Amino acid sequence: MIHDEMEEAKLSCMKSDTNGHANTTEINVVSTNLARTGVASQVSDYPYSTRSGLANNAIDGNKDTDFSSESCTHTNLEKDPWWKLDLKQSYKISIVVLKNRMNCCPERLMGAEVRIGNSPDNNNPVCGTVTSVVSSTLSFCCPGMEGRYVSVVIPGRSEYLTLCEVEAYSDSVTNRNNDVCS
Ligand SMILES: [Ca+2]
Repeated sequence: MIHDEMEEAKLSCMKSDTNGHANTTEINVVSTNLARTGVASQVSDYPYSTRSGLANNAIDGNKDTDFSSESCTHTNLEKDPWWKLDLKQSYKISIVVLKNRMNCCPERLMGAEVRIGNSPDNNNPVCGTVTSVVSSTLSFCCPGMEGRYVSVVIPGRSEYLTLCEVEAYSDSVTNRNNDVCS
């Protein structure tokens, strides 16, 4: 039974196996995008484009990857920059999907970590790490993870953090192989 407010999506997501190799699996999601009702914040706002880079732009439902569309976030240059989604209560999160900026500098997102947990300071378990920016859509399986906060952090360097959209799906997931993301 799919409620009116739910959307069905077919997604591929990346999951690391026990040897640390990333595998891609295709799964069917019947779930609301929890991000749309959350609250977004980030370490800082890029000071030279006050309208364009706000944290909320990553949860406005617009996946446009061109920064000039005013639907992407943009921090200032920061050490270990972060963007954070507060879901206002804890959820089981099965998949997180990032939409990277593509009109410029997609490589800035390399090494970014998706973290999920209940610590508001972003010090939470890592669901996945960005290891390629060839595709604008970066999907991560987060089986068994739960938390109020979904963060994207670029650890270990000074960088601008830009995200054009972040989606978080809960555990209402069916998988073709019935062995991942459930
Ligand atoms: Ca957006």
